[in-house]
Order: sequence, then structure tokens, then C-alpha cells
Amino acid sequence: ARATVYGYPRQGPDRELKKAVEGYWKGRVSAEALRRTAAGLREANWRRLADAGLHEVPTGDFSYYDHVLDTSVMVGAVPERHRAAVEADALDGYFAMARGTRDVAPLEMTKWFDTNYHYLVPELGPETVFSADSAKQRAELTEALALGLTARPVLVGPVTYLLLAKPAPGVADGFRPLSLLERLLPVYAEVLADLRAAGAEWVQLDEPALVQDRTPRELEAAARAYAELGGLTDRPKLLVASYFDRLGDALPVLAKAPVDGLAVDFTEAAAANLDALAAAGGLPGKRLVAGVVNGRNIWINDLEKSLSRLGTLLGLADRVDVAASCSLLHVPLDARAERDIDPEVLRWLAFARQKTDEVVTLAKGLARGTGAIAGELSANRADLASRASSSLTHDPAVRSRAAAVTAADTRRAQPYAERAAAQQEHLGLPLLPTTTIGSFPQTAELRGARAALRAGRIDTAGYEERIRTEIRDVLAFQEQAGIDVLVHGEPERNDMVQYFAEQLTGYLATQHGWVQSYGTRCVRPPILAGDISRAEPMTVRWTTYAQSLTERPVKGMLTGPVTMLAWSFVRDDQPLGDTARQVALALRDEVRDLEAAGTSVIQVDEPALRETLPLRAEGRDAYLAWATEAFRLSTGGVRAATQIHTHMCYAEFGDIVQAIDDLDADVISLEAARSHMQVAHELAAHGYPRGAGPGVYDIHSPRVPGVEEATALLRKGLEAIPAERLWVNPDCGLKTRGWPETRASLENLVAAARTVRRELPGDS
Ligand code: THG
Ligand code: ZN
Repeated sequence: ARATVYGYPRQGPDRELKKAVEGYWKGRVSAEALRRTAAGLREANWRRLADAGLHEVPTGDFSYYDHVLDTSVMVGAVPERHRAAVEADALDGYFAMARGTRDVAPLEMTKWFDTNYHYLVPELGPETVFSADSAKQRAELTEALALGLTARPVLVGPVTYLLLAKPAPGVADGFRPLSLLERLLPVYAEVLADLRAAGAEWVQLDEPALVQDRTPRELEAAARAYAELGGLTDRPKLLVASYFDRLGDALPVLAKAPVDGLAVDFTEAAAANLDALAAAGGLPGKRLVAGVVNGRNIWINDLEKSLSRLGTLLGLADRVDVAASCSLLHVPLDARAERDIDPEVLRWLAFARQKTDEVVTLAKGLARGTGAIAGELSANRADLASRASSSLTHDPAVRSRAAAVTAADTRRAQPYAERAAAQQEHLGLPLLPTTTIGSFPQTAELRGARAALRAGRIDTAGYEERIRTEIRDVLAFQEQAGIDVLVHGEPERNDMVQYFAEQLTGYLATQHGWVQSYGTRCVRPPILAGDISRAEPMTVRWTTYAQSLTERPVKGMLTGPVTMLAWSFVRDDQPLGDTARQVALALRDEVRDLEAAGTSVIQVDEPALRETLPLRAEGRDAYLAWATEAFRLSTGGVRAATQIHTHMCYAEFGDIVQAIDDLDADVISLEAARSHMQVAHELAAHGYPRGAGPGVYDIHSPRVPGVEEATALLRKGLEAIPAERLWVNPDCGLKTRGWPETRASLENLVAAARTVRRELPGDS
């Protein structure tokens, strides 16, 4: 058995790639220096993988920005609007597609399956003419071969590429990108021939889209694609890879295809994939690459369990190799770089480097028997036992409290109508009340103060004085602008999830655990390692300070339980719903403490509610049930007069509108500015009965909406939502905006609300 992986983190131990690319954009790093940095990082990764004992290293997984964008370049799918830039300079054209320029919009970005990685969506149309450009793939293969390594180029497969694409702007309705398959396959054939000529024995084609619900027509397309590519004479051996869920009906399709091997996920979907593989009669004559090490969580593998799984698989294929379930792009580089994590807990963690070691160990065990890895097995057993018996993962107080939750805890005591009346009585807000989503501009100076505190250049008192000054300024501005429900602006918070994770027991933060989110942007997801509890109030101090400065209501701001899970690494030793419930209980205490301290409006954000939706429909009801319950548990313990808000960052929520209703929040704010209030109509069509604030200011652009424009949007909103329930707000937080456009936009927004209020019947 041989050991391999499908991809490795690209940014480097100190995010060298991010720094080089951003330096290039600013003109501080030359193209040549950027290329050198990139080549150095690739070489370091390959050497690290080979030194760890990996038999076959991946190539082509590197990217300056995104591997789906690289695929668009490889097949010549450059949108018309970017063609001039690409022709003028390939690298600048590439970044123009990724980020746009002053004159042209970038490609749209969206989540890569259910991970936290975002890719650039290919734009295709009936006019798209594909052409092969294998230069990047060939060059990286050549580099790895020159190091004396066995290398396997990894490409996004043609079916997944088309299924991830969307019709280009202006393309007539009904166009399906998959209809371009016959035109795309010859381009893949050319790339495959080039890679064979450059020395590739195997090439991997990634088809994760086949683990989603697929129509018979789509499965037929997959069969056609691999019949054609497999039937080529001038080609390397083909390994078709899938990951993130079970293959289902796609498994027999791939098993029958004339390709040389399949790579299959045997972690989360292990049982289903094993059964389907056995039912298909195994893979006689083919290579099976078994993804038994989870490539997207940060927990150590259960080596004995994996070995037994691999043993079962030995009977089902000609040859079984060992891999991580998916590219290691989704995990941080090296757990050993963490200095502040308790050594007892550090033993439970495996980042990319540790996962590579696990893959190598398992391949060795599979090839030579357990005796060959006896030391690793006994260490692994001890590490697993430490985690299973730790007081961090088993806090009796947290467990008994979670077990005692009743249905009544997960519901407000009064129906919405009664709450709305009590809230109106208490808050006395005008019709079309104005508010913001929570954050105000995070200036370089604020970020500098946080850095200075970390570096010890200022003390806590100095930092907190800086935060208080900011809160005073933010409140003074909102009062002067005439906003009705104020916020403190969140100057004390960096990443919203990290801010709460740092204060909750059972959550770990990392120092170096960077994971690419999109392009050069990275996050350090905290780790939900143990049972979660709240040692003390987390936000009450700043919220009450803000409230002490004004007569108007100040909204308390929290991140909801589902988003806390979605943007963290979650534990794998209990159901997600159980972890969500623990987080929800901690937040419930915070909500109640805010209420007790005099906060009458509390917003619990759930921007990730939709993005965590399971890949296949079969898992969605169960997910939405625990997700909405966790939200209601966190917010259900307040009086009728306390108004619960929530916020979501997207406009396409058709498939979860029932779940949004099930949250039972008194007010929801949503993105709508770019979709011209479409969301307001969708909510109305669903019969959404509560308050809603479809955003009238698109904060994703520095553009300042005029009063006229905001007024028109509000009038449109009123066609769908009655004035008693319509709120006026931007469509997201203002953290990434500058002060000048924030000031102007919010002033215009208040002016628009006043104009439209005067048009309402009965208003005096
Ligand atoms: N927090 C966490 N995860 C997330 C988001 C978040 N995942 C989804 C979404 N939001 C991703 N969006 C972003 C937006 C901006 C950045 C990263 C992800 C970003 N990062 C800084 C960078 O790379 O320069 C680093 C930020 C830092 O210092 O912490 O700008 O909001 N957990
Ligand atoms: Zn948002």
C-alpha cells in the first residue's frame, strides 16, 4: 500500500504566499519575486511530504488564489470582460478575474461544498469556446519530478467543473453549463496527453460534485465523460476522486467506467461508501485510494479503526492505497507550532503535517502488518483514551444541564403578536425604525491598538480607554444621525467567532492555525474541543457602558450557536446538535444577563445558518431541526418586551425560509440591496409574520446610496411588508467600510426612512 494526499495548505507556515500576493498587488513585490516565493513554498511542501514518507505527492494543487479559477484558465474559460486584461498580462489578468478592476467586476465567489473555502464560480454560456492551457499543471509536475519525487497532478474533474459553473451574465434562461461537456472533454484530453508527455504516470480528477444529489441525466453525463476520457489512448492512468459525502448512485457509474482507480471518502460517509462499493462488486482490476484520515477536521485518527476498515477494503480492489479523505487545504499546517495549547489537549490534535504522518503510518501498517507500527498504535491508543476520559470533554454540570432542556426552554413564552405589543409599548419606536447590523468601521488605528495590547506596548487600561472612546464616538454619531436603535459598534472584537470562543470554557484558540478562506484571506477557526460553558458575562460590560451614554435603546450583539459551530472546528465525538445545545445554553445565559442589565433589544446573528446545510437533501431536515432549536434555546428565555433580532448575510434563502420562520426571532435583517428587495417579496410570499429589515444599503461596496435610491427601495419593501413590521437598515455590518461612506450612507438611510414615514397613512 502506498500513502498519498490530494493537496496541502498553500499559504506557508507564516502565510508567506498571502503576503507575497498582497505585496504584488500593492506593487511592493515583483512578479518574479512572487513566482520565486511560490516555487519555494511548493518545494518546501513536497520535501516535507516526501520526508514524512509519502510515496506519491500531489502537484497542481498550489494556487495563487483559487484552484477552480486555475481550472478556468486551464480550459480557456475566460469571461469576455476579462479577456483584454488576460491578454495584456496573464498574471494580472488572473487577478482581475479574481478581484475585478476599476472597470470590470470579478467572478462571483461561493462556498466550496460545505467547507469554509470559497472558490470563484466559472461563468459559461453557449458561446464559450474552450481551449487547453496545461502550462501551470505541466510546470508544477516538472518541478516535483525534478526533485526526484513520484508526483500525481490533481485537477478539478470536468463534470464537477461544469456543475460548479453558472450561466454567464446575459445568457438566456435554461442554459445548463453541463451541456458543454462534449466541448470540454477534448480540452481535458489534450491536458491529459500533455501531462503524460511531461512524465505523469497517474493524474487525479476530482469529482466531489458527484457526492451531491444528482439527477439521472447528470450521472449519465459523468458516465459519458469517463467513458470518453478512459477510452483515450494517449493518456496517463486516471484516478477519479470524490470526497465530503457518500457517492450513492455515482459509485456504480464510476466503478464501471474505464478508468484506473477511484479515490473514495471513508471517513464521514464510510459505511455508505463501503456498502455501495461491495454492492457494485468492488473495483476488480482497479486501484482504490481510501480516504480514511479525515482531511477537514483537526482530530487525530483512530488508527486501529482505520486499519480494520482498510483490511475490509483489501478484498474489494486490486490495490488499496491510503490517503486523507480530501485535500488538506482545509486544515492548518502544523499542530506542533502551537505553544499555548495544553500539551494534554495538543495530543488530540492533528493538522496537515500530523495527518500526513497518520496516512504514512496506516500505509505501513497495511503493507507490513500491525507489528510494523506497534509504537504508533500504542501512542495513538493512549492519546485517544486521554481525550475520551478528559474532564474537558466531560463536564458533568454542562451535561446534566443540557440533558434537562425541555421543549418549553426552546420557545418564547408568548406568541409573536403579544411580544410585539409589549415591545412597542416598552420601546416606543417610530414606524420604519432605523438601525444597523452591529459593527462600525474597524479603523487601522483600532486594529493597531489591539496589536499594541498583544505586543505589550499598551496595557489593558490603555486599550480599554481606547475602546470606550470609540464607543462614545460611534454613539454620538448615531444619535446625531437620528438612528432609532443604536449599537456600540463592536470595536473590541476581531473575528466575531474568535471573540466569543476566547471567552468560553471548552473552546481553544490557535496562534498559527490559519486556513485559507478565499484568495489571500485566511481565518483561524477556534476549536470546539470540550464541553462548553460560560465562566462570566462576555459582552455585558461594553453594552451597558454604551447604554449609559444614551436614552435610546442600545442593541446587544451576539453570534448565534449555529454560526459558532460553522466557523469553528467542531468535535467529532458527539452529534453536532449536542455541541450546538451546549453553545446555545452558554449564549442563553448571556442573553439573560444582557436583559437583566437593561438591554431591551438583543441581536443574535446567524450568518452561517444556510451555509451549513448538508450537501444531500436527506440530511437537511435533521440539521435544520437542531439548528433552529439551538437558536430558540439561546433566545427563548427572555420577557415578552425584550426584542430578539437576528441577521443573515445572504439574499438567496428560498430553501430555508421555513427555517428562518422557525427561529421565531422578532426581527430579521437580510441582504437585499443588490437584489432590489426581492427578499422582501419572498418573505411575504412565505407569509413571514414578524419584523424584517431587508437591507437598503449594500455595504459590500464603497458606493454611497442616495436618499432617492434608499427611498425607492423602502417603498418597494412596503409593497411586501407592512409598515408596522418593516425595519430600515444596511444589509450587513460596517466593519470593512470607511467612516466617510458610512456616515453619508447612514444619514441618507435615515432621511429615506423619514421621507417614507411621511407618506404613510395616518402619520402626523
Ligand atoms: N469568521 C470566521 N470564519 C468565517 C468568517 C468569519 N468564515 C466565513 C466568512 N466569515 C469568511 N470571510 C472572511 C472575511 C475576511 C477575512 C477572512 C474570512 C479576513 N481575514 C484576515 C486576513 O486574511 O488578512 C485575517 C483576520 C484576522 O486577523 O483574524 O480578512 O468572519 N471564523
Ligand atoms: Zn451580514
